[in-house]
Amino acid sequence: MGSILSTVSGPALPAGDEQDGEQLDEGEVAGVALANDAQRMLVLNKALVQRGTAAMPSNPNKAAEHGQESALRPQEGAHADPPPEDEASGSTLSEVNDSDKVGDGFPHTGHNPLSDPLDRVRVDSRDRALTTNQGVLVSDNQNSLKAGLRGPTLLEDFILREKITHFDHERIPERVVHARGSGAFGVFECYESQEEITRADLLSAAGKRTPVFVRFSTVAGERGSADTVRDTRGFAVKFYTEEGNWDLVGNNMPVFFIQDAMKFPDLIHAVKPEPHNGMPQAASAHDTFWDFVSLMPETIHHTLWAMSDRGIPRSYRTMQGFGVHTFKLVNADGEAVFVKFHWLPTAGTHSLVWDEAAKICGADPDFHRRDLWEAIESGQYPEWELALQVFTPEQAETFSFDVLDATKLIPEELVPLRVVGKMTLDRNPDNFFAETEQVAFCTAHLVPGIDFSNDPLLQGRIHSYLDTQISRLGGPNFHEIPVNAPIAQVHNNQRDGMHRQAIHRGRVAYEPNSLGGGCPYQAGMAGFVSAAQRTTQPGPGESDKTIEKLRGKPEKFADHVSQAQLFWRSQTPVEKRHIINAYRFELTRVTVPAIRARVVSQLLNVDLQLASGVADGLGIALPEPQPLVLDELGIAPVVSEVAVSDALSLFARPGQIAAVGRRVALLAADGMAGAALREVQRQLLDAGAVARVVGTRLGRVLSSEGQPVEIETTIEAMPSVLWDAVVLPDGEGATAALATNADVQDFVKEQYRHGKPLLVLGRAGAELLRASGVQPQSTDEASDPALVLSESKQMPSSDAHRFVAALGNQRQFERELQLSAG
Ligand code: HDE
Repeated sequence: MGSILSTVSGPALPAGDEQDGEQLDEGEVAGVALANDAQRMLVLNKALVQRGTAAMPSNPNKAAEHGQESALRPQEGAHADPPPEDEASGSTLSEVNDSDKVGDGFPHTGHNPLSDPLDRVRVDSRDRALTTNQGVLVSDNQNSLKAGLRGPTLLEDFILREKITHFDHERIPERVVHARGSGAFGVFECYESQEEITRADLLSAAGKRTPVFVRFSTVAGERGSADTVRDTRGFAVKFYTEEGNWDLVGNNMPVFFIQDAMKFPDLIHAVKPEPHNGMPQAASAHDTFWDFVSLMPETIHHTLWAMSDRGIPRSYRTMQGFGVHTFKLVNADGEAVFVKFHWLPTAGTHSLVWDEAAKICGADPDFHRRDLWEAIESGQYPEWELALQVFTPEQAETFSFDVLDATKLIPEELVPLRVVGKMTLDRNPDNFFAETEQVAFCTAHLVPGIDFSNDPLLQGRIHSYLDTQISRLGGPNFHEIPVNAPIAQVHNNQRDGMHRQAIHRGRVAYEPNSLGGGCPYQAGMAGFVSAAQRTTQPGPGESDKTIEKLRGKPEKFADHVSQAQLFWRSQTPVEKRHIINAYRFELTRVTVPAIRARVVSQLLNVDLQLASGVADGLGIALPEPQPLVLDELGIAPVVSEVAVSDALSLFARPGQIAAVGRRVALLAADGMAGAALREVQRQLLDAGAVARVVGTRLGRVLSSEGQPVEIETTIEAMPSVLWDAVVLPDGEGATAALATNADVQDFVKEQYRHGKPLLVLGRAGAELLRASGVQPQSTDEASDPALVLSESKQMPSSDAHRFVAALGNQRQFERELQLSAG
C-alpha cells in the first residue's frame, strides 16, 4: 500500500505495515515506538484515514446518476457504516485538549448544536453586572473617559466606542413589502394522518405536534405604520418539522392582484408611497395605485377583496389565512394531488368598519399587535384550523378557470374543505427584533410531501424570498439566526459567509468524498424529491413517458473516458511526458495511499502507458482499473469518431506572429563585442521582440570597441525564467567576467534546460555556454534549431533569422528528453 507521510513539518513516522490499517487496532498502533500520545494519535489518524478511503476504491453512485428511471428514484449516497472514527474525521488531532472554551473533546457524532431549542441563546441578566461585548465588567456606565472632568473625551475609551458603534448599527433594512408585522410562537397539531395524500411529517399522525412561528403583517406600510389601514394582511407560518422547515407564506385573502411574478415590482411600486413626495403612508388611496390597477384588469378580483371589510380586519385572531397558490401534496409513492391551503380562525371572521379603522389609526396604531400580544399573555390563545382543498389535475381540467392563476379561488362548493389540524399560538417572542424582525420566511422552504405547482406567481416567489433575506439579514447565513434555524439537523458542505456560527469539524467540504466516510451523503428517496410531472403532449422525438421535471443525466453522459483517450492519443511524446510528470508531482503530495491508487486506477481506463508512468513515480503496483460507468449501465463502449486529433496538441497552433512580444535578454559585460550585440538588438526589435541589455549590475559597461553600453536590468532582478530567450555576447573580456559568475551560469543553463532559444555569438560566447555547463549532444541545426552558434566574428544574417524563427517556435522540448535520458 505504500508508506504514509505524516506531516511536512512535524516528526517523521516509522514506515511499515503498522500504519496500513489492515491489522489496525489501537494496541498495535500503540505498539510502535512513538514518543508520546500525540504521535500515537497521528499514526492512528493516518491509519484510520487510509482504511476509510481504501474502502471506497471508486464512486459506486455514478451509474445511478444516469437515465430517467434512476432520476425518479435517487439512490442514497455511498457512505461508511459505521461512520468514520473520531480520530479520523476531525479537523485537528488536538481537539482532545479541553478547556471551558473549546469543550471536552470529541462531539457526539453528527450532532449540530445550532438545532437545539432556543434556550441555548436566550439571555438572562438577572443578578448580573454590566459587561462589554467581550465580557469585561463595566465599572461606570454614566461617564465617558475624559482628560480631566472638563476635558475632551479620549479616543482610548473603548467602552464608550463599543457602545456607540453598536448603537450606530442597530437598524437593518425593513422588509421591502410586509414591513409592519407582529409574530408569535405556537404549535400545530395534526388531527388525523394524511399519509394517503402526503408524506409530510407534520401531517403524518393524529396528535403529532409541530412547533410554529407565525408573523402577521400589512403589505404597503413601513415598519412604524398603523395596523388598521386598509390593506391585504400577510399570514406567514413557519413549521419547524422533524424533516426541516416548511414556510407557508400566505395572505388573509385567497387571491392575488397579479398572475405573474414579473409584475410584482410594478404592483408594489404603484401602491407604495409615491416616489416624488413619499406619500401616502400605508394606503392604496392614491393616483399611482389606481392608475396601475385600472390598466391591469386581472387585479379586479383582489381589489374587490381589499375594498371589502376583509381589508380592515378586527384582529389578526379573526382573519382567515390562505396559501393563495395551488400547491401539490405528494405521498410516499410519489403520487401527487393539487391542494389549496386555508386557515380558519376558531374565533370566527370579523372586521372593523371603516370609520373605526380610520380612528384606531390615531387612537392606537398598534391595535392588532397589542391584541395579539395581550390575547396570548392572558391565556386566550388564538387558534386556526388548517383546511385543505384537495383536487386532481383531471378535476382541475374541468374547472372554468385555471388553477395556476392566482387571481382565482376554488369555490368551497366545488372542492370542499378538509380540516386536518389546528394551530394554537401560545407564546409571545422574548425579543421583537431577534425573533419577529429577523424571522425569514421563504416560499422555497418546502419539506418532503409538499411541492410547488407551476403557478407563475409562485414560481417567481421561490427565488425572491431567499434573495431578499441576503440583503435584509446581511448574508447567506440567516438560516443560523435562532428563530430561523430548523429543529431538524443541518449538515451540508456550504461554508463561510458573513456571521457564520457553525464550526464544522473535519477537512471535507465536498461530496462525494471518502476522506469523510462519504458524509454528509445524499439521502436518496428519504430526501426531498420533486414531484415528477409527465408531459401530456410529447415534444418531437419524445415518448409519451417523458418526464418534464427531474434531476438526472442522459445516458450518453456516462461515457467519461472516450474523449480522455482521444486527448491522450493526440498528444506528442513531450506532452505525454509532461502529463505523467504533472500527475506524479500532484499525487506525491497526496498523503493518503488509497487516493493515489484510486487515481491510477482511473488512469488505467485512459491508457496503460499513462497509468504505468504515474504508478512508477509513486512506487506502487498497478491496481485494478476502475469500473466503467458505461459497463455498469450495460451500455456498449463509445468509439470515438476520430482516432487522433492533431488540433488537441498544444503544438498544433504555433501562431503566426512569431517573435512579436518575446522577451530576449542580451547578456552584457565589459569587453563584449558591442557592434555585434547592437546588430542583434536591431534585428530583434525589427522582428517585434523585446530585447533588453542585461548585466550583473546596473550602470555602464565598455565594449571591446571602447563604446559605453547602458545595462537596463540585472539577472538578479530578472532571472532566467522571466525571459523567452538569451543572446550570449562575443568578446573574451566579457566571457572572463561572466563565466565565473554562478548566477550567470544558472541563467544560461536554465535557458537551455527550459528549451528556450539561445544565440551564441563568437568563440567567446561558445566558451560562456560551456562554462555554464551546457553540453549539447549535437550542435547542428537539424538536431537543435533553437541553439544558434554563430561562431564567425561577423554574424551572418541567416543566424539572426534562425534565432528569430526559433523565438516564434518558443521551445526546443527535445533537449528535455536528451537531458533526462542523460
Ligand atoms: Fe410576498 N414577499 N411576494 N407575497 N410576502 C415578501 O419577503 C414577493 C406574494 C407575503 O412576515 C418579501 O421576507 C414576490 C403573495 C408575506 O416576513 C419578498 C411576489 C403572497 C410576506 C416578497 C410576492 C405573499 C411577504 C419581502 C410575487 C401571498 C411577509 C420581505 C411573485 C400568498 C413574510 C420578505 C413575513 C414578503 C416577494 C407575492 C405573502 C420581497 C416577488 C402572492 C406574508 O421576498
